[in-house]
Amino acid sequence: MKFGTKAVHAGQAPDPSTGAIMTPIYQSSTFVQSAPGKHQGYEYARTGNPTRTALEANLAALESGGHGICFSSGLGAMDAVIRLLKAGDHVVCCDDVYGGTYRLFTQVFARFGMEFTFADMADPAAVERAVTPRTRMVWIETPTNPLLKVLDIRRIAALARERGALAVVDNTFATPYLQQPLNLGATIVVHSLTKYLGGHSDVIGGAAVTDDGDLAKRLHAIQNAVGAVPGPMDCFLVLRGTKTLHVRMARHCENAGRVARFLEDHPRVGRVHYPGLPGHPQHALAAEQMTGFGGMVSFELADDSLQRAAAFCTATRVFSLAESLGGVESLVEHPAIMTHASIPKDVRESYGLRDGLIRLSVGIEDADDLVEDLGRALETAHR
Ligand code: P1T
Repeated sequence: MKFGTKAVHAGQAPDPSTGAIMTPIYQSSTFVQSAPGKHQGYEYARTGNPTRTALEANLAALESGGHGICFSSGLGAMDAVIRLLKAGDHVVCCDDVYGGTYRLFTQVFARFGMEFTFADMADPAAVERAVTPRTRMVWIETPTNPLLKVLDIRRIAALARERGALAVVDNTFATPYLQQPLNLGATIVVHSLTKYLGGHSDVIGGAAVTDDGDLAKRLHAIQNAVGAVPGPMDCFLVLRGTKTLHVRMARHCENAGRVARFLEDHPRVGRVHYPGLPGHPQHALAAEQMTGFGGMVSFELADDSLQRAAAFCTATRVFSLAESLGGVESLVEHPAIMTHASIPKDVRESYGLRDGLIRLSVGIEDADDLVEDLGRALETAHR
């Protein structure tokens, strides 16, 4: 079955009791048993819920993995994946990573005796240097948030496997429509469902997908034991989102390409970070690893001024100033002050995340209106 058909149908047979074509929102905390231990597959909704089952099956199909495990947020999913490890274990993570991921690793799990090393994975040799005999996981986010570096999943995952470590890919920015890490050798894919998979800025959710039955069992056990599960309404909303993922992503990519080229040619703009631009350092890798370049663009102003960057962020009219990404509407944000504020300034600057950086989540509006809005805001910011 091809991607668009899976997006619409996988995991969602008509409801057996009524024929409802949309998977119902099973808003029930418990399920009646005919005798102790005798039930129809569901006991208690933390352990399992039919709406969640449908979403888990849908996501597993989209990522070409056998098992999907859903959580109440992207960070909830990551938390579960890190719980596969134990005190004394070491994780190598890419340096440019979502601020919340950095915070979870350095402020929560480091306190439980796990060690994290951040490396510039655009250079696979840096991963090799960072691996130690205690490394049990290699954490790859690609394209990275917010600098849009593209990391070689096949190469880094192979290296992780050679060293006996799990290769985990945060596929939030690319989505399975553009990139399927499990087919490139990764062991686990994680998602913030809040973004493109939900797609409409109306839900928070997360997921892990794997083809490894033992890991899936352990993740399901963590999901049940820790309890960061999504509610049935949230699962329904994400299921509704994934039905149009392929259609939305095509437009996100088209619009982002147009926006990136517009910014690159603009005299008031400095560096533009977008894997689809031929001048992007990993453009060739992106073209090979992904089937499109995604909807995220980041850039610096020509004078790299924090003050002007902040002025730009409040001058747009179609782009709304807000955290998050991946919804149908375009968003602008300032990573150093907003999404990546939990990373200390010296750490951010050590890998190139400057205070003047602006990040765009390019939506599916008409591209003419988007570039006009950006052009106007660039002039306003320079008054
Ligand atoms: O917000 P939550 O659903 O918990 O997902 C966290 C998360 C995980 N991975 C990536 C790559 C992310 O970008 C995020 C969340 N990011 C934002 C809110 C943001 O604006 O970048």
